[in-house]
Amino acid sequence: MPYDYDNQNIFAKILRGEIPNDTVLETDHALAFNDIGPQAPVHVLIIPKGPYVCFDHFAIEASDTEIADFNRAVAKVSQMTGVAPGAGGNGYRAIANCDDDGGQEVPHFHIHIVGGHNLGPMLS
Ligand code: D5M
Repeated sequence: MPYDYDNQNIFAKILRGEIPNDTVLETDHALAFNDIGPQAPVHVLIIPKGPYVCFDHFAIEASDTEIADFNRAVAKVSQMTGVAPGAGGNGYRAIANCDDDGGQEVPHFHIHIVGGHNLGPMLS
């Protein structure tokens, strides 16, 4: 199945510097910024800099270097925001929505790190 990346999506515009963002972390292959409509005290989005539509696209087609850098960026955000157990926090949820049934709004792969209070059961 072909992945059809729309380079006019809002995260592509953020990566090109066409619209502002509240950056939390930038690495060689990833950018993390605060979600514009936070659902919890901590709500950060981490995106790869490459043009990947969703998780499976990224995991299958990105290089090992991009994947390692992205995973580390997600972990660093969880620590920097204080929600990671390794940073003394009480935990967090990492969410990747994919396509229509997954409720994905922005078609550029991203992980949500959500935490800062008890989130309860996932499917409720
Ligand atoms: O989630 C897409 C998320 O992207 C949603 O939580 C809002 C957020 N969003 C949309 N535009 C912006 C800007 N400009 N800055 C920061 N956050 C933004 P999804 O998983 O695709 O449903």
